[in-house]
Amino acid sequence: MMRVAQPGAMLDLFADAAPALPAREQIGPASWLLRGYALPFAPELLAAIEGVQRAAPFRHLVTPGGKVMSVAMTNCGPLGWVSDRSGYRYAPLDPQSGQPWPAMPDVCLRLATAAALEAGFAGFTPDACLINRYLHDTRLSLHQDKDERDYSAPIVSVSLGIAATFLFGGLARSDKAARVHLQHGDVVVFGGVDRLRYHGVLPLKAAEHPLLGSQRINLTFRKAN
Ligand code: MD3
Ligand code: FE
Repeated sequence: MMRVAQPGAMLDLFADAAPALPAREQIGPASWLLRGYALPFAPELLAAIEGVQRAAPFRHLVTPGGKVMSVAMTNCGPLGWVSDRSGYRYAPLDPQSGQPWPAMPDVCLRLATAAALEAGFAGFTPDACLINRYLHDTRLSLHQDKDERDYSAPIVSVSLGIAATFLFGGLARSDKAARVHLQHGDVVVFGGVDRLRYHGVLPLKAAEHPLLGSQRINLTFRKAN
């Protein structure tokens, strides 16, 4: 369609362009999806994750019930989330090496703090970063994150690689879960009344991501202690 500028009106050169992505999309009363927020950090972030996994390789933890988790995990930062037959907890040492978890790379701290602020949580200082690796068919069944000391701090989640369907349930396991499509570079900040909502991830589809190949990596930044 041809347009002619009306007298006194500015011609809108962007009238037919796709609308700009909203900076934040609210997915819960205190939860925000920041689409693509991690993209500018991605090159530095991926290099940092490679360094972490060299020092603390991904491993499949065992639940207290004796099941091997399909998600492979590692951690960086002062505390790392671990699970074994005796329970779930945060620990300062990697049980596989007996060494402290790799330090939280500066790019991780910058990303987590800035994303939290964008969602209204000023002064977020994570002391734990759990790194989850999903391959084809890997899933994470509905659960609550309850091992942190203080639920007033948010959790910041960063998705990298193959897209996944995130399930966002309610405060009861049986509450109907909403589905949120999480793509490479998406960041979600969960806080306040949403902090104890059940959540999970549907089995990962088989796909190839140009940077990460056949995997999805999710970082969750937490204040554990
Ligand atoms: C909502 N990870 O590591 S991130 C987990 O994609 C975990 O790897 C998923 O659930 C993943 O515990 C989901 C999104 C997430 C993380 C923690 C939450 C959502 C949350 C804690 C409370 C509420
Ligand atoms: Fe979780």
